[in-house]
Amino acid sequence: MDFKKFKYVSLILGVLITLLLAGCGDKEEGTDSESGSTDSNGEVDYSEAVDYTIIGIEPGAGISVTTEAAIEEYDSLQGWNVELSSTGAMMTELDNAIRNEEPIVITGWNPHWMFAAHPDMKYLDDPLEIYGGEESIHSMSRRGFEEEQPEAYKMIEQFEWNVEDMEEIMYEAEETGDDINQIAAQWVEDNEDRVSAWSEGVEDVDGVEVELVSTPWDSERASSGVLKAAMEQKGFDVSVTEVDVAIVFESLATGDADATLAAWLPITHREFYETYQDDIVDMGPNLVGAKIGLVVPEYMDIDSIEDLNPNN
Ligand code: PBE
Repeated sequence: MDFKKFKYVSLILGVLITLLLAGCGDKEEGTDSESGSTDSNGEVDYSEAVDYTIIGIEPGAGISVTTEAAIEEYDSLQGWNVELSSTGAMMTELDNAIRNEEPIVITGWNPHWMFAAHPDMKYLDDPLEIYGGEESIHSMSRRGFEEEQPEAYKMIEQFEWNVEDMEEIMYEAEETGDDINQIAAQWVEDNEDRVSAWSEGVEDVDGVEVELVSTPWDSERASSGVLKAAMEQKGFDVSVTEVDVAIVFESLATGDADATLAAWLPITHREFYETYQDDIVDMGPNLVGAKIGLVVPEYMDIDSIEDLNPNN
């Protein structure tokens, strides 16, 4: 074979090999990230398809801590990890996955608008009850707050509402993009009958300051927003400071803040609460029927955390 011909043939071969490899690469990627490879029964391996990764939210959230515990406890989650970034980033990944009908496992909860945006989702069964059953959102105060500010304490203690109320405000904020505090204040105007029950027997005050601490999620922006507006009608001067969950509990224990409406129990914030419970007053639930867990789109043909596969 002369040199020219050899060069020509190897060029063609090179191109062919490159095309072949690129083709394989594509195919493999398609199988992994879009539909998952299939196991010996011909079923889709969702665990491999999602790269053994749960899409989570902020590292400081209770549900992030709980998900680390789930990964420890479930055999089916051995070798998995949870991608922690932000609620917004998780919602974007969820939107993309659902648009393309790709598998995804997220940390989900109610009250939130994620189920209004994507009604075709389900909580995975949790036989080990790592995420618990029903959660309640509690109000809590620093020690001595009741004695020092009985009117404020009473109003916070009497504050209670339900999942539908909270979600109504959350949806509106999400849909309109308007400031959730303004929507909450409007809700207080529109629901005088509800609000009057919270201030029953509470004397009007003149500028008594109340420092609420809260967490950076819309659920708690909604509750703090409505109670702030309702308390200001009675003459209180209410500030709301958003901090990490751990700091909510710590600042109540040290007395740096007066109260919070943001404590999810018995599971979500258990670790934080247990650390500080001797120095904090639990004022009881302001909302019942909340929930946390692992959530997947309906088109994924699994029902339980135990239907996932470890990364061996
Ligand atoms: N959440 C919403 C929070 C509490 C409110 C469930 C994302 C969490 O700490 O996990």
